[in-house]
Amino acid sequence: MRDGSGIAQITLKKGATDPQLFALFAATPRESVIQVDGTVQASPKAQRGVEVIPTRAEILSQAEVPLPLGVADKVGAELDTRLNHRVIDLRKPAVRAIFELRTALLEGLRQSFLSRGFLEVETPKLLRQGAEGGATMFAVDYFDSPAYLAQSPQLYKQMLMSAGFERVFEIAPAFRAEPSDTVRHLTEFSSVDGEIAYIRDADDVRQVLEAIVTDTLATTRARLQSWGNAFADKLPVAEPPFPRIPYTECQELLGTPGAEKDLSPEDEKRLGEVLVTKYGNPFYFLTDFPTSVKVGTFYAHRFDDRPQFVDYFDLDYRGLELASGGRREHRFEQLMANIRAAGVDPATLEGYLEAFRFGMPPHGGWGFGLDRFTTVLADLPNIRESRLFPRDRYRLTP
Ligand code: AMO
Repeated sequence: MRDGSGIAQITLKKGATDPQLFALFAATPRESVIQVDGTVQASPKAQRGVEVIPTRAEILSQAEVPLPLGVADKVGAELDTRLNHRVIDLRKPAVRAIFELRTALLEGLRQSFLSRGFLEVETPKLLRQGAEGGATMFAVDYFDSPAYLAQSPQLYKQMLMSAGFERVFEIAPAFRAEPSDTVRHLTEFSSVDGEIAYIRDADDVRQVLEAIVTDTLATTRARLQSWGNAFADKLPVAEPPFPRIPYTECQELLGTPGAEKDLSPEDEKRLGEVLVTKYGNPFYFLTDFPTSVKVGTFYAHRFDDRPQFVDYFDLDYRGLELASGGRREHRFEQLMANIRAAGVDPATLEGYLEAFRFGMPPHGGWGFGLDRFTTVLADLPNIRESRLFPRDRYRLTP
């Protein structure tokens, strides 16, 4: 018998157990919901060292036969089958453990943001205009005109810097029309966004981010230990400062010095192998990207003394990008120049731009993928397993 706290053994013995009760259990299909009264007694052979000798039982909800998916079976099912019947899949203690990990991570993240004076905010997910470029925007019918699902809270968290909030965070769904079918992309993911004002450069942002990751892992470990969750002992210990490797050095390590292109997942993986060995830290920052690979990111701050680079970074863990962020362009004229260079019509950014016209402090921030973090911490082969009901190009149900 299983509930949220674990598994208990109910012992029935032919001859010893009341025949009616015995027959009831014998006729009850697996996975039915039952209520049992009985006596608990020590039993060295039982999983928990105790067994229950039932005196009364009632079926609260009878499960249909056959089950679309085994819960107690040792043989694993295909991921698609598991996701098609997710409610039953989630009954497996090992699957539930992933969502205990997620709960502990959310608790740890909130705690470390709050202890650093961040306000938790909730920005709109229905937008007139996207932030991360056209290709991955989901259009929705919004009464008589088109609208889009938010790909990121980017523009709003920046606007809140002009509102004087200074430090904000948001943990919310972000939507991307990702056509590619990979083990690290979803169309709906949880983005952990932070934005802080009065920074000097992106390193001020990196210091806050690495401290939050470090604290979160410590709090999560303690919480999971208190729950007896096996992931507690498998979590990495984060050791700041995380190494910072400039993009140009990355291209040299990849054997393509001088190259200016987005790092592909294969590049990131190869870099991960080299950098983790070289620096002995599974977490590291890739910094100072060429402006040419971030032209669409009009809000990124170009270095004043070398405008061919942006003060931007990725945070990677063993070859997987977990977060990206940096210093923003807070000066109206420079921002307008970036917007024009990105080929974006400033008229579509009216509300955003107003925030820069009436006082905007220097600021920066990041977006961090909670599903990717859960995936690497739980060592899952596919990001879909990190979400309760994942969404991808081909999956909108259950
Ligand atoms: P970016 O687009 O790099 O940056 O996203 C930030 C982080 O979000 C996660 N992520 C995803 N996870 C699962 N499926 C996806 N399709 C997906 N797309 C992104 C990744 C990634 O590192 N506005 C900027 C952030 C900022 O500058 O503050 C942004 O959204 O872990």
